[in-house]
Amino acid sequence: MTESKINNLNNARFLTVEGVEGVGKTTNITFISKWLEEQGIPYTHTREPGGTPLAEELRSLLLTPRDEQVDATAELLMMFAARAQHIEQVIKPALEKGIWVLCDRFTDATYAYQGGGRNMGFEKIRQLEHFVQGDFRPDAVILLDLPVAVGLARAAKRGALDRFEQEAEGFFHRVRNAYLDRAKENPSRYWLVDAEQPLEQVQVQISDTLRKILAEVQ
Ligand code: Z5A
Repeated sequence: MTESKINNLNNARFLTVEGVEGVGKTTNITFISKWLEEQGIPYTHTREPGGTPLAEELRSLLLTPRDEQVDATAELLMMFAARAQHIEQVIKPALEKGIWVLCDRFTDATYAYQGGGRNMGFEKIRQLEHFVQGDFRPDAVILLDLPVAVGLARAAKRGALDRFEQEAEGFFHRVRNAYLDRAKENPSRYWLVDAEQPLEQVQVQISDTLRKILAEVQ
């Protein structure tokens, strides 16, 4: 059995939610969780970097602002170290039991933030993705998209900034462009949502998307 087919056991799906800073992931993951509950779908909600005690420690190391310059390769490897632990300890075991996995960011964030934002390019990420994941990928990526300035303005209201949030605006433009390019390259797996709209309308788009994803399973 190839690894990607593990997702299809018991029809459980691996859904990820992605987007730039302040796009409304947290807000809408709460909405998606409620939607799954209403459908009677067993699910677990997790996040990256993080999702296990070890991976959460790596998250804290990655997000904490520090005086020492963090080397981009070190950052990239820590993202994948956390991911390897998360996949084996949480994501695959849940899918194997028929439990849907709803994940706040996954490898698309690495393409966007390290590949695009940090200008590392995509080849090394592809190699690491293959090394860590084989052909295991999310079944569906819900990409919340809005203009960078709008997202940064929303995020600015939240207080203290983490190490990524302290980046200049140009960084987030590269992140957004990398996400949009990936969505264009693989339209069957990405579900683009216009997150600039008022929350109610964003959530109408998300419900439509979830209904389509569910219809593919039934
Ligand atoms: N990272 C990486 O570099 N490489 C990787 O491989 C991975 C991650 C996996 C993790 O942060 C950081 O790690 C992330 C990328 C990096 N860094 N950044 N930046 P995270 O994902 O945990 O944190 P975040 O990106 O800052 O997301 P967040 O804190 O969860 O924010 P959000 O989900 O985008 O937004 P929100 O909190 O739901 O909403 C923000 C505000 O906007 C809030 O007041 C809402 O009420 C409001 N909002 C939401 N929707 C609307 C609408 N439609 N209208 C008006 N206002 C709205």
